Amino acid sequence: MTDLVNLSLDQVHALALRALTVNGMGQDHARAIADTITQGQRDECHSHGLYRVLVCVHSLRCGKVDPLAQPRVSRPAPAIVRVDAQRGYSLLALQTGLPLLLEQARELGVAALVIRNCFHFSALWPEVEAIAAEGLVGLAMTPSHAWVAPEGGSKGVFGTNPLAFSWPRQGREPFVFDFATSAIARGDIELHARQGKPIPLGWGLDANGQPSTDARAVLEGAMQTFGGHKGSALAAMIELMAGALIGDLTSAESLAFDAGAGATPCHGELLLAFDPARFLGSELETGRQRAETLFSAMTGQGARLPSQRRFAARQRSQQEGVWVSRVLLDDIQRLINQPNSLI
Ligand code: NDP
Ligand code: PYC
Repeated sequence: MTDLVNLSLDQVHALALRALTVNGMGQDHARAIADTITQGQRDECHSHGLYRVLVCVHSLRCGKVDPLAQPRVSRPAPAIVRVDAQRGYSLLALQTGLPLLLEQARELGVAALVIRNCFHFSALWPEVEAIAAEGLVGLAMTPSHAWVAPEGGSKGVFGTNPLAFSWPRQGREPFVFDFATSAIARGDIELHARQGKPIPLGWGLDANGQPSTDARAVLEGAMQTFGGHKGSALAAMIELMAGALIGDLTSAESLAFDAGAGATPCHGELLLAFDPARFLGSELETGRQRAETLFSAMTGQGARLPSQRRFAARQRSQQEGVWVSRVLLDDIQRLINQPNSLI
């Protein structure tokens, strides 16, 4: 028996949708989550693909998430769209707020979408790609749980706090990056732990504050930031911008709210959209050309642009389907067969 199973993208979507709905997730939430999980699996972002079904179902079963929550929109200022997710998952709130963000960015040049009170598990690149698909520049950030030590420390203070950016390009895929401000997403360390694989030095410390290659020891200790003090400062910025500034929980507060349940982190998210046409007016084409010159200067010397690996994986998956670990599929199937059991 092989360790990997080939699935079409439709099969991935149907599996995620079924596992969520038989465990009580409302149809609208389940569809939004299954869409994002399928995109993650399609682009070979394994830490944020089908694996997340396990965490979402666990979060449902421990009673933290409202599976039927309906997002509520308010407008605290002309440039700010606020969506309260009402303790549901973030993605339905995002779907609700995104068109309003785009509309306001086109009207004012810059606008912010603030999502509050949401359970948040997803990669941010689908979100900034959706902004770029509308011709706008996107920036997104969110806290998580206080698993990451500040540079020079050994105890979790920051979340894995991803930062994502997109720049639209005419007739081709956008320039997009999306990275955790920790050395690696926690999901990747969890996948190493599930497979009993060691992790590289530099990803985390054990509970005694010592550098470790043992994934489980690091999950119990503290993760490290990427780029030392630089990632540490960016992680702090995200706590401030997508926590304190938007009136929602920091990663430490989110972890305290979780109270050991092991659910998806619950906090807020900040997305910004900038309209190049408003910034540049008649100089729009010059601005676009400057960007292309920059990208050529990178690729012209053999460097790859961020997201190129993902875009290549996307193309492959659309033609050939995706390969998923049999162990993961069995775990998901168990959630479907035994909807009331604990995981
Ligand atoms: P990676 O370190 O795998 O990748 C980070 C970025 O760097 C990607 O855009 C990647 O592009 C790019 N990149 C990687 N190698 C190169 C290279 N050699 N040259 C140029 N670009 C490169 O991601 P992380 O582990 O930091 O994060 C993974 C995901 O986890 C993210 O999508 C993030 O949003 C998500 N996440 C979500 C959290 C949440 O709370 N919701 C928390 C933490 C993480 P490519 O993909 O093409 O390789
Ligand atoms: O992989 O670090 C992570 C993560 C946290 C919340 C969602 N993903």
